[in-house]
Amino acid sequence: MKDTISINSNSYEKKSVGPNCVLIKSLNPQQDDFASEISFGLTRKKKFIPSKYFYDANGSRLFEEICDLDEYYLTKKELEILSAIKSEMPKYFSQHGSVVELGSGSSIKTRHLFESLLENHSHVKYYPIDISDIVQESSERLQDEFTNLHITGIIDQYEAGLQLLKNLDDKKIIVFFGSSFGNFDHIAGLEFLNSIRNCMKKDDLFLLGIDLVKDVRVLEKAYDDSKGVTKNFNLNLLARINAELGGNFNLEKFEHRAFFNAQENRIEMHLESKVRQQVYLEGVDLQIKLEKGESIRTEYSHKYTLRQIKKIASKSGFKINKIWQDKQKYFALILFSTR
Ligand code: AVJ
Repeated sequence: MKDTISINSNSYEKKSVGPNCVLIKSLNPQQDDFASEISFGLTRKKKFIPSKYFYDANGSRLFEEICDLDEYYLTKKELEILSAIKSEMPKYFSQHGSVVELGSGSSIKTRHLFESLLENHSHVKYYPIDISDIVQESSERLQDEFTNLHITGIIDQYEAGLQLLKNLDDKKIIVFFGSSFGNFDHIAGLEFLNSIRNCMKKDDLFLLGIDLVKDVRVLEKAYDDSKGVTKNFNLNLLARINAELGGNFNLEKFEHRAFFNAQENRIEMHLESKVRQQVYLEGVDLQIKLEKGESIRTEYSHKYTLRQIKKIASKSGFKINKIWQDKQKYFALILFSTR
């Protein structure tokens, strides 16, 4: 059953995919322009490729492989925290019957939250927001597992999706796991927090996963693993440009670089040209020159100290209700409320 509906002057396709599961997909999502963003980034003095482009089908598969690596502690630490704080959750979330998740993926982490909330509520409403159609698959799977979960999946950009949910009657918890917040620089990070805050009512909560500053060796190994999966994840960007923009990047002529920039508290990933070379992108008729040793920046992954977290919270008008950390203090879950 499909319906077209209009909310805030945007059109959505609404389809029911089960007794307790509805999907809402934007019919005019704000589309990324791969060709022009890549051309722009590769013609700057300091070349870069936006990190959101890692996640084509191949890149998404490689990212899942990264999450399973011993060296990539982030996923494991975040799960460790969620499972450890389960018994405490009701203390903070007992009145909240709605969960909004940004970038929900497979919703594995959120399961801990559902189990806890369902102890105090006969049913819980779940609104996963993701730009990818994965939302449908994972929603269907969740439905089988949690019969008391009422799912409304939203396939759209985070901000647009959040706008739809701004005025929910229920008290809601917005969650953003995975430390993707680290991809924002400080200005964009603040803007993001402000946009979240703008979609919250007085008693709503925001739960954010953030990776913390730690031993440089631990950080660098997480982004330069011994199996070379992260290297392939990084190089996949060039393969994607070759496939989608008719490029002739020779992947062998690039080195994967990942290092911690201690001034900026961030991991930087780059693709460094091993030789002086020229690359042509037929699809956009663009010739690119690279010097030997010149690099293309592909990702910033910012790491935070608790001090910094407190600072950005107060700058964006949030109050911190609670900070949870894993035993090693590698990762943090921060619970924010509006003041
Ligand atoms: C998905 C942005 C959180 O920054 O750790 C993993 C992406 N890059 N390995 C991160 C990533 C290289 C990841 N985030």
